[in-house]
Amino acid sequence: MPENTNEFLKNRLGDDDYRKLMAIDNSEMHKFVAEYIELCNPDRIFVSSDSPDDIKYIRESAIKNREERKLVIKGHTVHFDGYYDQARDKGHTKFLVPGSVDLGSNLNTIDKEEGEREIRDLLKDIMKGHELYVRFFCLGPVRSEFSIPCVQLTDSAYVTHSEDLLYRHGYEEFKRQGRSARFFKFVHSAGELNERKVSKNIDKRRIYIDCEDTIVYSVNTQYGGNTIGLKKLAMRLAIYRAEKENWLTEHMLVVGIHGPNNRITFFTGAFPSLCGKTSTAMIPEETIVGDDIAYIKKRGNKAYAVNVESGIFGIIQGINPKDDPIIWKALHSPNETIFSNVLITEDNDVYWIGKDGELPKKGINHSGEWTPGKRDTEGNEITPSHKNARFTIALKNLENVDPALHNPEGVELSGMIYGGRDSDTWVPVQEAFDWTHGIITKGASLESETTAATLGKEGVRKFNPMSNLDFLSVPIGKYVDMNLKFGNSIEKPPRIFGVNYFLKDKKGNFTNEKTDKKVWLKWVELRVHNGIAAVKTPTGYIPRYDDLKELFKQVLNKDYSREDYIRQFRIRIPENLAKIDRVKKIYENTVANTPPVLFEVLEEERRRLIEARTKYGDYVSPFLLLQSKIV
Ligand code: SPV
Ligand code: MN
Repeated sequence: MPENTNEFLKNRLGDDDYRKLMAIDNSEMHKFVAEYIELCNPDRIFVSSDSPDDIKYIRESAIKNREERKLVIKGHTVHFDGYYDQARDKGHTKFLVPGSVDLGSNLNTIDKEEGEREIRDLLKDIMKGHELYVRFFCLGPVRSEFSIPCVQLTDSAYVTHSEDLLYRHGYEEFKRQGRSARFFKFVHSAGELNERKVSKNIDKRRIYIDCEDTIVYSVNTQYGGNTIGLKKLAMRLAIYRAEKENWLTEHMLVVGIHGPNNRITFFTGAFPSLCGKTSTAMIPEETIVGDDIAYIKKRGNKAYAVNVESGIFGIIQGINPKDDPIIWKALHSPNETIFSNVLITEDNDVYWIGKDGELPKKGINHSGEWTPGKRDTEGNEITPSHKNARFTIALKNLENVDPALHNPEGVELSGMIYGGRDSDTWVPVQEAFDWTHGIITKGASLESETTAATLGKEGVRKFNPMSNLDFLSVPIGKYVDMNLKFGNSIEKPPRIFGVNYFLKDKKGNFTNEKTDKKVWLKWVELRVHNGIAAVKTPTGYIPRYDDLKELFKQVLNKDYSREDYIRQFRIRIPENLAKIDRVKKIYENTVANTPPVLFEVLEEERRRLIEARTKYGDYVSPFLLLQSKIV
């Protein structure tokens, strides 16, 4: 650590950069910047004040240093990550904790001293020959109780260019907060690059997170999920902070559902990867606030949510004009878009799996020059685009962006929706009885079946509480508890819903069409305003047939038959009981300090299911329940 921070910075920075850095009155931030300049030892340093010229400089640097190249549409660029650097590296993402701290078997940890030593060794002189970009961003809207200022150090112009599209600029916010800023810190280096300008030393890829000191280190990687400090790395720091302060950081979309009389009602939604999260955020004729991460705080007797981000780092596979007209249009218009790990065609256009049109005969992708049938060194066929290929755009480029995106107050949160890939247990939509029942039986019990798109066997149920398992920085038991406490401290907590877009019939066919989710969301919207009755089942409230019939007609102009309703909404008692057993076992065997109420609520649900089975048999038509219990 340099002895005299200011003198050190003055010597290492140009006059202009020094002035920009010092305009923020925060000596802790200055010390942080100085410490990592000394350690990483970049050739050049650029401090951005978010002026249009500074932003332009970043954009152009990414082209000049060949981390990105221009595409045929104006403003569009492509970036490639290394062949083995295409996704989050869970194995090498670890929390730095003192030896005595136990975060449970689900969280990957390393002794703080040992981890710091290792990461400092890796960072030593790593930026020699590189330029360091010093950037300021703000998580959540600026000038808001949600704002968390951040400082990002990176030698990748691609990483910080991505952040320009995904986050709110934070230089002014940092200046405003000055000494009082409780900021997050990110140090990233792509490390040595090969001739394709991708990280070379993947074997030394490390992502180490220190929640106490609010700092994250990321080295020898470029993939956004490992490097964009403000995304999943900051999310872990924020969960840690939220737990101490009784608010929530969730892996959730935020969407505005438009109800009668121009009413807009806001919901958050948690879905594991490839389970309809983006499509729920982008549901036609509704408005999007966010597609990935939300902060939720209590104000007065209600909950409010913000999108932590202001852009989308979305999976591009399968995006097509029919299902995703708005994204499709944005991806074909002149604007600032970064494509990553797609296929570049001979005419400098982009191709991805599931795009309309013919498969190009050749091109360039994450493996270099590509032709159909190309295999990697392990003999695996290389797909034209990687299945985790992505697009990065600012939300302002989408026609359906909600005007409340930057509202410093956030949006009033009326409901939270949990959904996973579930072929045989949950009904398509149901409302929990109350906050505790919802958090436990919908959120904390969330499971999702593996798909062909993930490694390993298909159809295996993976436990993923609140779809947040990969990003937890507090033990699961504590995380469930913080969720319970949050809602129970609010007079009018959001209502909780479970949805299932993937229910199948006995023949293995989906019971619903993709577009049906719009009907479920309209029902949910009416429910929170007490505008519609429901049928009480052992697992929650479900829609009445007559209401769905009307909604299907109104929303999709479709006839909805009694048979469809029974097929979709019958209560599957054996499957629901099996789920309770699975979930209970996980909490009993792998989670320390599970709140006891979790077991009680699951037991109550079991009792209700068994009672219904005694009366009606294994599979219960909702019409049978309908007779007696309308609420
Ligand atoms: C996810 O995988 O949930 C993402 C992408 O949103 S990443 O940034 O890789 O986490
Ligand atoms: Mn995500």
